[in-house]
Amino acid sequence: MDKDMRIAKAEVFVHSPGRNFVTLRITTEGGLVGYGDATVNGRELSVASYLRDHLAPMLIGRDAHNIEDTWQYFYRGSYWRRGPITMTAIAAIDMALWDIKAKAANMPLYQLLGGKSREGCLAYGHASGREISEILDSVREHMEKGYRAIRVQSAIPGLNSVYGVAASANAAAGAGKGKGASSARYDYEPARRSAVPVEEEWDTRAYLNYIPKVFEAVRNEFGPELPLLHDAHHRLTPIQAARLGKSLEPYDLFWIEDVTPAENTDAFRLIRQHTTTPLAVGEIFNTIFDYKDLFEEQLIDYVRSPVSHGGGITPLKKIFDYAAVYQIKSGVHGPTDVSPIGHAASLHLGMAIHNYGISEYMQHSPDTNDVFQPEYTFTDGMIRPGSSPGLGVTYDDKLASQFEYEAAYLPVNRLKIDGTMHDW
Ligand code: KDG
Ligand code: MG
Repeated sequence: MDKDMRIAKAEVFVHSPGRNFVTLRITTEGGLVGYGDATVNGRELSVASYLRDHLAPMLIGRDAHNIEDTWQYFYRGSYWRRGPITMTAIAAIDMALWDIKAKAANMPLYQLLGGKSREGCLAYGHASGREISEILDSVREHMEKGYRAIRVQSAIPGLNSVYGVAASANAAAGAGKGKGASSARYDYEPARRSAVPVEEEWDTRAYLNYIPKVFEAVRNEFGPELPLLHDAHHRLTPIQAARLGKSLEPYDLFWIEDVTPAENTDAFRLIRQHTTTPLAVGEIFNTIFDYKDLFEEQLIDYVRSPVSHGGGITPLKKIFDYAAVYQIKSGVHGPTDVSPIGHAASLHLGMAIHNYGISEYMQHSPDTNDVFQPEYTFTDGMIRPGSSPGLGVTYDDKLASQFEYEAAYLPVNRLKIDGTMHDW
């Protein structure tokens, strides 16, 4: 083993610059430093403990070059396989080791993954609004910011708040305002800073009746060319999802996402029989086995796993290659709860694979960017990596330590009619 590549330190940071993030920093004896994103929204401390208390001690003395072996050691060796906490912890190690390897090679990471397959990675932003005029303004604002593909979410008449809809029109653009400005900063942020989750209400019938009207208005205003996406956040049964897909066909969506909880593959067989609207799934998947049947039966069109929740660069590259056999493309999750390290890792992989589709790109707050200093840029609707070796992201732990972790949770969802807990 090259002594300089021996892992000397693995440190875990949990701070809240703009929102909560869990960050892993691995340092080799030769002084190379690699970063990994270990953030699981609303369960941050569990991943931090898994890494700090269990995996970090096993990393010391390992050869940082042996990425595949290290991944298999933690995946196969743990006995307790899979699951979001385990796989995010392993993903953070994997990302950090790829960062180190690319720095040792003096190359931006995409070069080690096969080099560039494209000039940049097409990204979509989130437009939303409480009424149709606000949605149209929000789409326009996103186009002015350069987005060339736009996800559209809408409040539903009769429901007091709906997840994914900005509480004020200017919040939809995504930028935060700085330390302490938590309400202004967070009204578009998926997690709210509270000790227990906020409860929202849901009415599927009202949703299914209203959403086609929203897309009709958006198409009438912006014409047929703009790629439009929509996220149903797992709220529908299979037959309701089939109806949604069918009713949106006239508006030619790029995809509908998470139309039904995906643990039951049979649901997608049913949906597929009824609609040609493309389907995206997987932001809560964490291994290739979650995708296997959906790929082999060609039941979905886009893979949503980001590097941080999909187990790392090593397994996600395999998932994308497997997807390519069925002409299924990448469409990775890129919300603000994926840190700039996670975004950069997904970006480098997206630059290299052939079957790239699109990425979600929610922009981080200035506080987040000050701490992570990402080198990637967003221009002309595309995210583009920089040219420095590795992932092109760093972590200012001194600055980060000024932003203490604060409990924050995604909202939960109950049926309006009788308060029954409902699916995400
Ligand atoms: O942490 C979960 C959120 O990032 C997620 O709910 C957002 O569905 C989402 C999306 O597509 O960005
Ligand atoms: Mg989603």
